[in-house]
Order: sequence, then C-alpha cells, then structure tokens
Amino acid sequence: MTSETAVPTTTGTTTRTGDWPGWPVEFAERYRAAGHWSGETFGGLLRERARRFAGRTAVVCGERRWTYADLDARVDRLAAGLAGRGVGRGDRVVVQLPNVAEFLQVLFALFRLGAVPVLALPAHRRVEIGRFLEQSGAVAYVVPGVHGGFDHRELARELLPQHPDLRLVVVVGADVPGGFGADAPGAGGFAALADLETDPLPGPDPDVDPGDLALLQLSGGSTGVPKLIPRTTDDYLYSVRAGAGVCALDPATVYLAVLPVAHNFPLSSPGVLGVLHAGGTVVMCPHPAPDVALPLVARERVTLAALVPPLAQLWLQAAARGAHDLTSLRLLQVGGARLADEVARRVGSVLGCELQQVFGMAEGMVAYTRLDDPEEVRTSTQGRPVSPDDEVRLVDDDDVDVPEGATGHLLVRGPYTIRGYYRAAEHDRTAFTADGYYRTGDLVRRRADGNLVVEGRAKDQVNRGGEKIPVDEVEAVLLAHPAVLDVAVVGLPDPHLGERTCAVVVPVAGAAPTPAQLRGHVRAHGLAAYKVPDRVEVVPAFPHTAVGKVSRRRLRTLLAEQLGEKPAAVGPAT
Ligand code: OOB
Repeated sequence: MTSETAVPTTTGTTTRTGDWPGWPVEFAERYRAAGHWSGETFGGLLRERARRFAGRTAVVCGERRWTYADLDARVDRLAAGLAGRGVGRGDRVVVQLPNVAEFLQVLFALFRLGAVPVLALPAHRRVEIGRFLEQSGAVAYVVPGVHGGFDHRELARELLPQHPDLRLVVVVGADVPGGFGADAPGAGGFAALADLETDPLPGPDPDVDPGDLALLQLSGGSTGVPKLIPRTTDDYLYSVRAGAGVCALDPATVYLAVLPVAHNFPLSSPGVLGVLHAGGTVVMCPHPAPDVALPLVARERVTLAALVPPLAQLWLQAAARGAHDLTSLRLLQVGGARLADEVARRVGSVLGCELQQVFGMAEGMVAYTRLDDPEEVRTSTQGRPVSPDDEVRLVDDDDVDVPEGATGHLLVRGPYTIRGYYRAAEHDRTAFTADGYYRTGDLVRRRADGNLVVEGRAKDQVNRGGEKIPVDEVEAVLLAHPAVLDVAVVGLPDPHLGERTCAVVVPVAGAAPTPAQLRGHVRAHGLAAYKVPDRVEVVPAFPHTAVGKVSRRRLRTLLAEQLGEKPAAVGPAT
C-alpha cells in the first residue's frame, strides 16, 4: 500500500521515491532546527485539541454542531471503516466534497491513516477528476451524492471502470439532514459513510512520518495538464501554524468557510485547519452568496472570513444595505486575485472590521498584510511572506535580479514551498530554477518596507475572480471541435470578476459555428463550468504582424487589444 517510503536523509536529499522531490537535506535540517518543521501530525493535533477543548464546538454545519470530542470520535470511526476497506498509509484518495462538516471528518481520517487526500473542488467534472485519478493512482474517491444539481455518483460510476486502481467510492450524503446519507447505490465499489458509523474503533494510530506526503493540492495550471502539488505534514502544518499566528487566531475565533474549503486559501491560510489548530469554531457556509453567508455571520457571531475580491464586493454591497448584524466580524481576509485599492479602502468603514490581504499559492508561499500594519499597507499591498525563511527573488526574463523596487518575475523558495510537482519531473525542469526556486508566473514589485505588490502575470492563465483557468487547456478542447481551425483564449477586464475569458475562434473553411455551440462543446467535454468561455468571438483570421510568426502569448495580447480592451493584469508579451 505504501508507495512513498522515506530514504535516509543522509543521502543528501529528502527525496522519496521518484514520485516527488523533497528538500535538500541542508534545508530540511535548517527548517527543523528553526522549529518550523515540528514533527507534529494532523492526526495527533486533533487528538490533542479534542483533549484540551473537548466540549467546545469545532464545526457547525446547518443545524449540526460537532464538538472537538465529537469530531475526533467520528474521525476514528471513519478511519477504522476506511482501513477495513483497505485504505491505508500512502494510498491516494480523491476527495470532492463541498463545505460540509464531513469534509473535515474525511480529511482527518485520511491524515490519521497516513493516506493522502487529493483535494478536488466541487466544480470539477469528468476531465479534471479523471485526470486526478490517473495522475495520483487513487484507490478511493469520496463524493457528495448530489450537489448543486450534479450527481457525483453518476460521474463516479462512469469513472470506476476506467481506473483500475480505483476500488472504492464513498458517498457522503451531504444533502441528507442529520448526517451521512445511507444511499449506497449498489454499484460495485460503492460504500456509504453511514455503514462506517457502526464500524469498530481502530487500534493504535498508525505511525505517520511527518516528512511524508500529507495531501495533494491542485495547481491552477498554465502550460500542459495542471499538476498535483505534494505537500508534506511538516511543511503544511508549518504554514497553518504560522498563518494562525499572523492572524492571531484563538479559541474565540469563529471562522466562516465561504470559499470551497478544499482550496489552499480557506483550508490552510490559515483557514479551517488554522482555526482547529487554535481551538476555534469552523462554520461551514453552504453557498458563497451574501444572502446565505451574511445571515450566518449574524447567527454564529462569526469573527473571521476569507473571500476572493468579487465576493468581497458583493459583501460590501449587501452590507451597505444594512440588513444584517455584522458587528461580530473582526477580520476579513481577501486574496486569490488582486483586490482593487478602492475596494480595499471601503472594507473597514462598510463592514466595520479590519482587512487583511492574502497573496498565496497552493505550491506554497503565502504573504499576508499584518494586523498592525498601517492602513495604507493593508489597502494597497499584498503583504509579505509569513516565514522568516521564505526566500523571494524578483528577476527579469533572463533570471537576473531586477533593481530594488522594480517589477520582476516572482521566484520563491522556503520551508513550505514545494521543490517539484507530483510525478512531473519533466515539467519541474522549467517550473523551478536549478537551485529550487518555484517560478510563480506572477509579476511583483517589492516596496522598501518589504511588502509585495502584485502588478500582473506572465503565465498563460486567466484569473477569473480567483478561479484559475489554464488557457491552453480550454484551447485544446475547442480545437477538437470539427468546425474550429484555430483558437486563442484571452482574458478581458471585467469590473466584477477582475477578468473574464474570451475564446477567439477561426473556423475551418465553410463552417460557421455559433458561440452557443462552442460554449456547449466545452461544457459537454466535461470541463468545470468556470472554464467555459464567457464570450466567444468568431473571426476570419488572426492578426498578422510584420515580423511574421507570433508566439501564442503575443497573439493573445494582440487579440485582447483588438477586442478594444486592454488585457487585464497580463504582463509584457514574450
Ligand atoms: C491562491 O492559490 P492558487 O494556487 O489558486 O493561485 C495562486 C495564484 C498566484 O500565483 C497569483 O497569480 C494569484 O493566484 N493570487 C493573487 C493573490 N492571491 C493569489 N494575485 C493577486 N493578489 C492576490 N492577493 O490563490 C491562494 C492560496 C493561498 C492563499 C491565498 C490565495
């Protein structure tokens, strides 16, 4: 069952099997000596908090409230049930759950077993999930039954026979009031979590090596197929602990989980894991709309929430109408995409709380503005990295450091930034520098006070209100349409989302595909709905330049310009 076995660190690197590169041994030693990598495990953390905060509320989900003791006991049951079905240390398990209490139960059960959750988003569909199963070799897939009108069991049934490693589909009946659904559909390999509640309690906790994989996060992706991000217990728990410190979380913290909780921001920056670390309460928000979220803020006396910029704007609009009591709110985190300074400046007065900007990535580095920063810093910068051992470089196209204060490509390295993707050694050669810095694809400026300002992006990705769309993935799907000769997907500025997508399509001779047909084609192909182009323009030919052949990037920039608008937040063409 175990596919990652630690090799002795005396060999000069902490690299495991060939699946993912660890940190070079001198870095690992430094991070341990500094106390960043503490050796604590997530399973052990929950056990300890359940002892210390037994009767306090850990998670609220609808009308259900689980104490720390409840959560811990449910995690044990589930771990035993999963172990009884053959899930064990090192096994990968694709988890695709919305914001429900069971998300935490499943996550911690897998942590406790030393199994490795692969954190899919509820919006992912056949193409993405199939890819995660394939790339990770997952043995199990955890689904929510029906969610948002989509039957995930149907998808699981379709995918089961295509993935020989996949043996078990676990259905969490999040739509069933009062707990787990018992609606095991009877197809081979399916189990409902309800069965697991009667499973025996497990024996002693399996030994979990904190240097091993804790989870696989998803990259936003830019070139090729989006990659899986190998995060270890040591590194992930450090980012959680450090984030909880910067946000001054404590047992009185009540966190509203608004964004999809599998995402690195609401999960670990400091997110739900940071809140459990601090002994606080997580309130699961079933839908991000203000008319769902704001009544929950009032009902549960929420003190902290994390939003992407478009949601922050919606909250501001709703709060200005004054219908909800938001007096409990102390801190609003905004990140995932660039927050406009004008919007940032309104947060304090309209919501009556402090603003914290968060600039991070599932690959690792997270920057925060600090609670005691001057207002100007909190409203016009994206903060500074959380760890004193985060190393930041800003370089030009030739990897030469830019002068202080100039904008450059952001490279990062540190105690919780990966040194390579999962099973993607070839891709790593370009995604990382030879000395281990991750190339973020972001264009960033560092002010004299050390705070970072995100000025744009050099990666072929559209950031649609925090949701990352790798443009070449969408282009490849459109190219497969018989009426499409060529296509470029570009980001256009959008007042609400920051950016929206436009597919510019050149049809084959004699064909006249309609935008509706082409959008339908992307949807039917099985991509997440947020990747369906917002707009489709059918043009007779792409622009030509005097210099002849243009790069994809240059082409995208030209097209965005031709559409009469400047491409939003896109860096200089290369
Ligand atoms: C977060 O993580 P990802 O992996 O979905 O996306 C990372 C990318 C960054 O490279 C950057 O391009 C963009 O998202 N980004 C921001 C930003 N925060 C993220 N761009 C401008 N301003 C910001 N504040 O998005 C993420 C992970 C952990 C914490 C927060 C966000």
